[in-house]
Amino acid sequence: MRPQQIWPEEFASLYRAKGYWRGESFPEMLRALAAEHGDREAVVGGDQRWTYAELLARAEGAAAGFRALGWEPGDRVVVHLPNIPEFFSVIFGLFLARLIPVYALPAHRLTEIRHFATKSEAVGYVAADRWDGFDHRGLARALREERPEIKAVILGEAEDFADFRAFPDEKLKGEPEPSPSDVAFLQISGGSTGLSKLIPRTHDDYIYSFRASAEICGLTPESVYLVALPAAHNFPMSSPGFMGAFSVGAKVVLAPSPSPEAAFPLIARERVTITGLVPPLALLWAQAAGAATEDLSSLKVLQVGGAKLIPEAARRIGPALGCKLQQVFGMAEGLVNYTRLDDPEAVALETQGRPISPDDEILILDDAGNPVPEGEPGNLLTRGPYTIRAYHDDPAANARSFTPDGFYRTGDVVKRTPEGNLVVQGRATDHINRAGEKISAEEIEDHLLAHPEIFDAAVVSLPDPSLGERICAFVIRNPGAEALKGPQVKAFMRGRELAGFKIPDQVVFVPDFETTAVGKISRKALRAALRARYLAEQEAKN
Ligand code: OOB
Repeated sequence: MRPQQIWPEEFASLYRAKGYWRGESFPEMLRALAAEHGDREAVVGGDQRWTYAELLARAEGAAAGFRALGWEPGDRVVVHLPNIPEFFSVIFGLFLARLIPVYALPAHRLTEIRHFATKSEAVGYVAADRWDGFDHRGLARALREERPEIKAVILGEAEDFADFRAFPDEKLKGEPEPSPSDVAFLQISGGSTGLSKLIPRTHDDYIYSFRASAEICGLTPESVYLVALPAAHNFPMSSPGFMGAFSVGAKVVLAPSPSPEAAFPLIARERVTITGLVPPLALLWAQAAGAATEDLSSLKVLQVGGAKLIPEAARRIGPALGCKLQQVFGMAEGLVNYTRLDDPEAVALETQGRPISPDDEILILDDAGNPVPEGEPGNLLTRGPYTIRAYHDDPAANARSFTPDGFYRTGDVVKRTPEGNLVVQGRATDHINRAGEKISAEEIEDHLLAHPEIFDAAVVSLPDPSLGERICAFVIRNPGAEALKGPQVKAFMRGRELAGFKIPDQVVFVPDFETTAVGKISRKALRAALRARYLAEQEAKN
């Protein structure tokens, strides 16, 4: 099924009339950037430095190479790349060839890649040979075994796969531009229920979101944006991210890892002015800055988002790093909120900001669907010029996640301050936000239940001083399986070829789930009860 994203005509024409949707596509944007900023530095990563002209030339070469593999316009290609410059030549190459990237995170493994490839009906997989101790060629081989129609392209030692770096120096001729209302790529949802859903974003809607973000974040051609989080994630991609930085002709620097050891020397050398982090990393940076020998004085803005930043932690960040803190509360489905750079300090410390667009509609509703009194917490629903109206090919998820009039149910519980800033209070859905990575309890439970000695399992989030939340699995063993211990459960989970961040941090064995009191209860209520009981027991011990 070809990905599409359709807004009702009355909304589409409103968004065009207001100038949000400019009728621009990614290929047009890249060509315009190369024409205007050709000699300026666009990308710095590893030992490579590309100007905007080189970025375009490399993307053109990639586009021709991809099409030479037989990939046709509209085909989907899973992109599984770390923070290396070729991430950009690959994705812009795909855009130029009118192919549709499906963005996987570097931590994803066969289980997730298989799901993205199946769900998107991908024809291709693009990966580095090795990264972070993992060999993607092994994954590509396993994928090929299951889905022979998927061709892999490897960066580095390609072995028996197509070799990206050996693509001939050619250009597509007479290639039409994609329509700006076409889907440009598929982003991955955090996945609150079961497996990740695919998020179809159009050229028009996405380009609006990062151009407007670039303005809110004060980006200019003199800005230097550091991609510290994985480039495939929506936050470093578009809030304002590297796309926002490119859109104004700024320089984008890639950090191979978000650790202070990797990032600080890059900040000093490249005079980085802005970057984005999840809360645990921001706190790590603030801590490391005290002893750092590098000159971090170029850094003007540190954005923090992806998970809740508590005010006490927020207070430490600016003074420690000598920069302004900006909170970012966003989601790959669309809506992004920012505290503004000229907001009073209390707003930046205590709120998660307000939407990008005057036409982002925000509803805060009680469980019955009625608006809560102003200032009270409620479920956040949203609709707007860059928030999707549907997931790709998933009627059940769409029925759950969208109202009949097109509002996206974010699953977040928020309240609104009198000035219109949102404060995230928690969430209504049952996922774990582990240092910004969203993990579905249900998905992890399904893997645990595949263990022959596990009778039942319930997965919950527990508060964690460094991760924000950690994954705890309550496990009931089969009779006679008392020898099964936590390390074996974790080892079993590692063997499931899953992203490492999904392995439970803690396994607690329980004899039963004690659900008799209420009779048959929902999984959600069960998880909540187990979590509450465990936390109360811990409290009593201390
Ligand atoms: C970002 O996107 P996703 O799709 O990985 O996760 C979205 C969810 C939100 O629904 C919310 O539950 C949580 O992540 N979240 C936050 C937050 N930012 C995201 N919760 C509390 N405070 C925040 N500041 O995580 C994302 C996408 C674009 C920009 C920034 C983050």
